[in-house]
Amino acid sequence: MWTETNPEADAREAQRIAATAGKELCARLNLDRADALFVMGSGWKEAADSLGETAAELPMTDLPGFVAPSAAGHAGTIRIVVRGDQKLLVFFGRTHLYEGYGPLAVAHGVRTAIAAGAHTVVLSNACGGLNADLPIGEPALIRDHINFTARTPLIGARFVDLTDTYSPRLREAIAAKNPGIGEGVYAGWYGPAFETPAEIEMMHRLGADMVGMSTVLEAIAAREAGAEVVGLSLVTNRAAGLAGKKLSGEEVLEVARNAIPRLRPFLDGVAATVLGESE
Ligand code: 8IG
Repeated sequence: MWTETNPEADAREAQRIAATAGKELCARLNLDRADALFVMGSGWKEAADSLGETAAELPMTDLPGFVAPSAAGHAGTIRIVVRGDQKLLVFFGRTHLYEGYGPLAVAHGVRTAIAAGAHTVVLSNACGGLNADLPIGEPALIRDHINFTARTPLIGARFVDLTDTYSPRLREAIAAKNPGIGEGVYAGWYGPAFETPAEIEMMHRLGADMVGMSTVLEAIAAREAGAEVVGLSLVTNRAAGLAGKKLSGEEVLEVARNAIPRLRPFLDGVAATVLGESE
């Protein structure tokens, strides 16, 4: 019966495990504190080398609370990259709602990185495009999101303000360096099935430009913790019903592969921006 469970205690326990994981991460990787987190979603992993020199690495599952990522293209490792006197945490892979571990597991990586000191969280993903102005194979900035998952990593009276979830300051700075870059509203979908054409039509009418199965809960957890958030979406396909053909995993992978040379300098520039490096 529901009165025998204590949801808010679960949430406190999740925060405690993230704090422990953050401490262990620093101890294991000889890190005093991290400055920013980069979560590399599908399509972005191969571009991550442009972020800088790898100082240390470990499997996520060495830390408390991490589940082995199951989605293809998600290696499940944590890397430290050194840039000048600042350090990036780079997560290769993430937990998705559709894996069934629940919203607290989805938010755990972000909470761990913030516990390790990260005050900026860069969330990257591959997505379907609903807005024809967003070119396939190009990165776009997330301006805002619509959470269609009906889930949240927050439990209890946590009335977090989500007005500027995706930092206007950092979006502006990134856009200034990347003239013409697309920007849009990301719809978060539980998955694992892609949308029906009717669902895509609904999302489009409601203001969504991109759709994917990650990012929104991580962004909410990051804002709760006071971190600045950047969302980067690689548009790899037209969403269901918009291209006159079925969604093809092959095609998505091919588009992502071809985007790597474009993503490399882009990511390096994003890192320079979020770390406030001088030109
Ligand atoms: I790549 O069209 C990629 N991820 N929900 N819909 C959803 N997720 C995606 C899509 C898509 N393409």
